[in-house]
Amino acid sequence: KYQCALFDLDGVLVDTAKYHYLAWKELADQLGFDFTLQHNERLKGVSRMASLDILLEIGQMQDRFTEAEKEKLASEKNDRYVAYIHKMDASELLDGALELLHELRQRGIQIALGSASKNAPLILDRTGISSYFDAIVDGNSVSKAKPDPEVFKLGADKLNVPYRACAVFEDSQAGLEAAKAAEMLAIGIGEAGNLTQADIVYRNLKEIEVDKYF
Ligand code: G16
Ligand code: MG
Repeated sequence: KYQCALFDLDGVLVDTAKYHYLAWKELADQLGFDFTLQHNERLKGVSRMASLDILLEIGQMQDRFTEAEKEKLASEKNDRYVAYIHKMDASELLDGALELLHELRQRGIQIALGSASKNAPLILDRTGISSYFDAIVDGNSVSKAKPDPEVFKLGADKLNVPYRACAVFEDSQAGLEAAKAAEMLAIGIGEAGNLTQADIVYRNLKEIEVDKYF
């Protein structure tokens, strides 16, 4: 059985992808090109600056800006995103998220966050789930992006739990790869067809068989 649960944030506990999309789309509009929901799939789980590079590639503008200008564009996008995040509340937690966190806490399972987002603490705060986390590893503390296992290894290290005793909940292929690279159990959340790296896939957190793993 597993002693620790590591959660990705966007796409597992909350659906912030829609706000990332709106904020990136406003930037694309401003730059004069189309940014679709399908394009947005490519940004899931990807860091802010890497997301900007993908966006500019979609607009065929990748060579148009200096590093300083790119920092400015990313920061404009983030200001818009943060404005959306500020309006979030507990109603935006995904199906089964609160119940699972509560159940794990009851059982004395350690809980950590492993997210690429620098805004993770704000999102946990707005949705009222900060107190469930014994450790938080986010975009402010990692240098290597998923599929590198750093984000999950750091979480386990902070909790003093061996990697093999950790179960990871992830909605992205890169995140599942990161979990496998850390020798952790990789639980996919979403469509099985898209999550081939997972050890097992559930449609949402409501369907997790807690007794089986913890
Ligand atoms: C999230 C999102 C990504 C986003 C990244 C960085 O990762 O899935 O789309 O680009 O965080 O976010 P920020 O600009 O807030 O630092 P995760 O790992 O929680 O799925
Ligand atoms: Mg995610």
